[in-house]
Amino acid sequence: MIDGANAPHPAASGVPAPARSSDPDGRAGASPSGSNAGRAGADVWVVRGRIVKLDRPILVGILNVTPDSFSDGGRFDSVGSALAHASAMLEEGADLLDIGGESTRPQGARPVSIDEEIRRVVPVVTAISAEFPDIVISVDTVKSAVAAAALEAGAHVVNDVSAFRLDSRMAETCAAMGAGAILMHSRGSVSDMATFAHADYEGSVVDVVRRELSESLAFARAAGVPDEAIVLDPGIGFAKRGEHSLDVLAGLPRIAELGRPLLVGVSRKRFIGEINDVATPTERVHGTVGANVAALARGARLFRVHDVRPNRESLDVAWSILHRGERT
Ligand code: HH2
Repeated sequence: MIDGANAPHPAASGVPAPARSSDPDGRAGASPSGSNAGRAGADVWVVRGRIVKLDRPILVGILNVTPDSFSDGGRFDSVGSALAHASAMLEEGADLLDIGGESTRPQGARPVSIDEEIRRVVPVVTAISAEFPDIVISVDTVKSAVAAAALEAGAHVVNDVSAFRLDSRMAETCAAMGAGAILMHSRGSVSDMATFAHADYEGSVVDVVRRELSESLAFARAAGVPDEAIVLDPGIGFAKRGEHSLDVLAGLPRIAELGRPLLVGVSRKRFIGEINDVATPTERVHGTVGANVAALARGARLFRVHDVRPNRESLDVAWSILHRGERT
């Protein structure tokens, strides 16, 4: 038992208390020091003994093996179609793959049982790790039993959109298995975390998100998850209206002060549709690229995306300019 592993997360009530590449060979690619683009904290991420170098934008390709995800539900729900999509995303330049078996869609996300989520996720993790043994695999889940099963099947990272709030054994599981952990800011349960039910912030949303993420970070550390395994994510669109998501993206340098690398998940999200007046999520690619480039300039280093190629090309060009700027 790890000290503190079963202590309740400070935000376990749902609404936090107000006070409160792998890279065997360089596929996954930190930061030159000094500028906005270099303020993202540490330069490597250690996940189950593998080193993900953060010396360029890292793209995390989204593989939703769900029937109901908000923009790609039902498209990759067989092992064959998931493997084909994984292969296409790697071909387009994804560094990691994030496999999710439970949607948090804003309109009526339905919680999935542990057995059903394992049934969706584990065969895909097994197939991808057999086919692409050098690739870092992340599992997008809030359930420790699902995380453990996926890690046993070959995953390296747990992407927990509740930042260890919803299952007190998650931190212990990650610590025991040496997994990388993405701690994403959210409030509420799986069914309402992507709604506005908990989108009330006193004062600056950036300060509140920073404080709540720092509590998650402290909780993870107390459970034995080492700093080098942790990446933080401000949770774009989760308990956040459009203006909150924009504030948080603009305020990334404040969140980077927590000292861990930052991941953002803006891909195809509502705030982009609101700005560009694009109702169909799959048509929000250009807006997604704009948001990711801005986030890169503000210190994000990892980008969770559906559309890999446009993000790969634009972020690599933006990085080359920002990086060059640091030397002049
Ligand atoms: N967003 C979604 C799911 N998981 N994980 C992290 N770390 N950051 C995010 O912003 C994030 C996430 C929601 O997007 P998507 O997976 O496309 O949809 P759905 O939840 O409907 O499957």
